[in-house]
Amino acid sequence: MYHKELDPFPANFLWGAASAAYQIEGAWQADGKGPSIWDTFSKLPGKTYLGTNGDVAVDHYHRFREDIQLMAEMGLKTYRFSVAWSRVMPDGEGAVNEAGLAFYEELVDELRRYQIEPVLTLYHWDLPQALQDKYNGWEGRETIAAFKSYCRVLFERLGSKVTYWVTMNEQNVLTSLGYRWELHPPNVADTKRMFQANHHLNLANADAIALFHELVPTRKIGPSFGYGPMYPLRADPNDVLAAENGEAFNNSWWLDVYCKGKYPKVIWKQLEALGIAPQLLEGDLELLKRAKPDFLGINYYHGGTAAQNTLEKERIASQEKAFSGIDPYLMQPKDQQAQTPETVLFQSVENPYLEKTDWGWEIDPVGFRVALRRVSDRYDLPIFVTENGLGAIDLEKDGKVHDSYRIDYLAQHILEMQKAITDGVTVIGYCAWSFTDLLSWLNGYKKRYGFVYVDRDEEDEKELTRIKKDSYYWYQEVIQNNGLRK
Ligand code: BGP
Repeated sequence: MYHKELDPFPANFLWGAASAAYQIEGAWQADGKGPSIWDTFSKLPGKTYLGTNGDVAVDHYHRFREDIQLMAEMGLKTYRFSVAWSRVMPDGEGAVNEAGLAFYEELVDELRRYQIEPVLTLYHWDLPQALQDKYNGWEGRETIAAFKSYCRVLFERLGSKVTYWVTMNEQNVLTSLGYRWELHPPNVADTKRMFQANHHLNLANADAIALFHELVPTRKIGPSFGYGPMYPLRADPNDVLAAENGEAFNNSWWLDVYCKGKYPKVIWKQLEALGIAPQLLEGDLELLKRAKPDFLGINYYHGGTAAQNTLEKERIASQEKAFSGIDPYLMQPKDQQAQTPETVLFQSVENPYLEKTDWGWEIDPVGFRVALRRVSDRYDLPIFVTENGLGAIDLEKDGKVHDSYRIDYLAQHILEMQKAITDGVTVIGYCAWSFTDLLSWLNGYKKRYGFVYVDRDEEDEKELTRIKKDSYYWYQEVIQNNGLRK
């Protein structure tokens, strides 16, 4: 069934699954934990699906041993989880909550007991509310220092037990949903503020990496980026250029900073012209240049497609007319453009070749190979796939969940990853999203991703029973075979 000449997966390939603290732990006020911006935001009316929040989630905080038992039985080689900052430092800085820290140490120890390699994410979106209140969250430079102090605590306590560390999860997603689209906390719609907060996140990322290399020089650290390759809609050079712009705006804007320590010029100039480029202070660029990740975490769900922006087309046409004396000004006013800074660069369009999930996300396994190839060619770092998976409505009946659609999705993506490895890309590991079902940020328990079904819904927590789906047994075999069966 699969191509015979594909390279095998490396012998020590890390087959895994991923999660995030807010989405699984629950216990939102247990043992001294402080509130996070998600605890607050999810309680604003109308912000999440049927008003769901992470107060209980799938109660992993109290059931982590049972969950790890299931991972061990499956044969999982690695498990990616995130630390809730406000469990470790309830106010985001200052006093450390020993009970919170001890929880993560026990979790790591339990994973190690079963030879499951822990991958620890330092920031998966749940900023301590105290920092939002005190410093305006990531808009205040003080939050960079607070992050560094929190990282230091974890590096000192767990540096000898955890090999792979992730700094920021999907900085691109958190900034655009949080500061542009008002879909995540802090519920802002302002691109100038977004780019400033984003710059501070870059500095926090760099600071954490630099500190890590000083304190834990033998281990590995890097950010996890939500990468989607941009395609041109047509071979029309204008669309190809638009796709280049889209790639720079959606991807290189972060990846170049992480890996090369600089912002891509084409986007910087555009933001500057619109008055929304972030303010840089002396020393910022030096710090960004100094801190190099050891690997790149890639979360892959889908890419994007670009066409020349129609507004831009009109602008060019009107300029041409201007030479013959006709009013050239058809463009949006500058302040409006500042809110959609990509207007002159590209327009996002649907890809006519791809099917979609029930939530409208394109399904594009070949795009995964393209993604791995592009990122590897550009940045020459080992890649750790820290998320990939299918969100779907799963039906449980008599203790069974027949999720053949998820198996198909994952098999197609794993095959493309193997092709990318055969092409020459270095991939350390692959974490499917997710191990158990968990709370989707905005889609409650309707949109599920896990290998393990959790019996609860939006209205009723029920018993939170764990039920192995068909995909659980399938992935168990993939791990046993170190890849897909031929
Ligand atoms: C990624 C996030 C994950 C997870 C996943 C699925 O962007 O890093 O935390 O939520 O997307 O997202 P959703 O639940 O919205 O489908």
